[in-house]
Amino acid sequence: MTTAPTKHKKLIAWVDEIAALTTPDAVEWCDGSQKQYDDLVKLLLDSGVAKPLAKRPGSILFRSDPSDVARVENRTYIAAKTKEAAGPTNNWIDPVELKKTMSGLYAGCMKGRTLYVIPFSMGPVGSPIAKIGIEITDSPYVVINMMIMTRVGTKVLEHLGADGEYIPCLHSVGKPLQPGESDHGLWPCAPLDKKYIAQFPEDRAIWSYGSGYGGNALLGKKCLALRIASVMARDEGWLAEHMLILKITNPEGKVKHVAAAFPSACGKTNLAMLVPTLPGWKVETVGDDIAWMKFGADGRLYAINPEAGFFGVAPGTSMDSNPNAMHSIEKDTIFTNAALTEDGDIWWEQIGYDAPGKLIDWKGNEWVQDKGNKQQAPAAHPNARFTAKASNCPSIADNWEDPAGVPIDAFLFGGRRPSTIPLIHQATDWVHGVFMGSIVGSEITAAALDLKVGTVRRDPFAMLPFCGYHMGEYFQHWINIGKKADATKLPKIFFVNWFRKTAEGKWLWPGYGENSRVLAWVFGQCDGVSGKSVETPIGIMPTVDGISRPDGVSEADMKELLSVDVDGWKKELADIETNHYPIFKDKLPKELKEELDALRKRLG
Ligand code: O2Y
Ligand code: MN
Repeated sequence: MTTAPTKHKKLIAWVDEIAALTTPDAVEWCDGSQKQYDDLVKLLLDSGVAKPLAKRPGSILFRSDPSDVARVENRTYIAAKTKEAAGPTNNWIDPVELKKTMSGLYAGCMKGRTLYVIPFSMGPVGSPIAKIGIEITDSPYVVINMMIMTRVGTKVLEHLGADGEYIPCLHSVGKPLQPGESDHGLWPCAPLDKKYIAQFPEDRAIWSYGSGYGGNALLGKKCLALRIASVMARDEGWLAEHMLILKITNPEGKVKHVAAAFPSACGKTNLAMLVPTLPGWKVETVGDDIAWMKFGADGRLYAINPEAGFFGVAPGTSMDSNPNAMHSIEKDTIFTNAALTEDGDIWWEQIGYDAPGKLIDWKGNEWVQDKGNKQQAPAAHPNARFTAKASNCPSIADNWEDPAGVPIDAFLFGGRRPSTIPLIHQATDWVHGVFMGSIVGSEITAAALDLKVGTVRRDPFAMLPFCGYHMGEYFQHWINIGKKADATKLPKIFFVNWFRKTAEGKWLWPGYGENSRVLAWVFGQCDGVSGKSVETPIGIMPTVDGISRPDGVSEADMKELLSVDVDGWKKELADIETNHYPIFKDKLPKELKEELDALRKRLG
């Protein structure tokens, strides 16, 4: 056992208490050094759980258990005192009961393993917007991922001092080892019905058991930076959002920052690392997933990216779709559930080239590409991931670690909407913008258990799986933020839709780097110099020549992309009124109902 490298009595007592409960063979405090990272990688390679990647320096590949491949929403809980506090869109569980159940599972669960203590900072260490967490885990895979995704180690403990505040995050893979037993090179985890991803918002604490994967186990990300932080943000008057952050520089050298929220599968990582096609424009990455925002002394909203890395979806990432992501993963990267090539590289579906010969697929079996077989199981799991350092990203902005944050000029909301929603429209004021955020969603393309093809799966503010409290109160929090602020200094709010199709099913907009044309209009609107906008019943929109046309987009296409589909919007409002807003019952802010009614009136 190592002695604690801190004088923080409460922290030492907590680590001792957890060690007594979970009975690990050893306790190791993470100092965040390269040596510690390298030692852990060696341990993982030697045990056979990780594979080396000769083609990518400092990079390794993991194959998870087939049952442990993604966030498990039905095993993710908000353990608040009352069900009402968690709200209708979260899995509520009684905290007293859950603590009893989970304490039973934790008893002896680290036998045969090492308990790692990870002091981490979400945000640059010492930033007034950052928060400190301490994750206890028995997974060296989690430790090395946390070392990329957050700022870990001695500097965090120094900043914490003897009595600083931290968020305790307890994690175990839930697979104790008997004397002499090993994992035999396999990914350890517990069966689904023993997995718990639990947030205790009143205690500001996180307990996770049974999964080693992604958001279930890297507790700084979704559990702390969104579920717990959203509760802290509500109580303390700031915003913890599921948003990327961009820095945009126009040809005259003027800078604006934009934060954007999209449900999954809307190209969020691609937008975060966009390469603009518009000559003279520069788009840089501040963050790809989460934004924490507080008001500065000047009355503006400042955002930090609380993370230090990217945990990106691999399949679909290619030099065409996201060259900056591809460059970010050339070295120092952890891959999970990608396929392995014979020469020690990774491969996945839509990586931009055919599989180079025989592969080992994500399940560890030999796999040879059969392009004639549309039913062939994929070589990489669809949720395969890369964990890469933000500092290795060529588009990372020079100010991405500014402890004061970056001033936000605009919020974008969006979803995958083949019809009705135009390429872009702008809110007329803050509450109208909150209304836009509250109706975010994507049309579903494959029948799901609960919804049929063509219906809209709403994911307000892209926060549905990540808000740690009642979503109706969350809408109210956004409205209150606007009420307290100087309206002239608030970010302007926009709704974008890169996914419009013609009646024949052809894409109307090419997306990717061409989205910079839309960002340029947003930039001009924030600057008050666009002069290319019109008021419409749904909000402010560009004139048809307000957005320069990419190759292949005709003037007629542009007119369609920027028109108001009155009948479509009437159906949209009926869907919101019937299927969406009633979910929040009396917690739906009256301001949102008023926005809905006012929009209906404007549509005539
Ligand atoms: O599947 C997981 O565990 C990860 S989910 C994720 C990862 C990175 C960024 N966003 C997400 C998400 O679900 O929004
Ligand atoms: Mn996300």
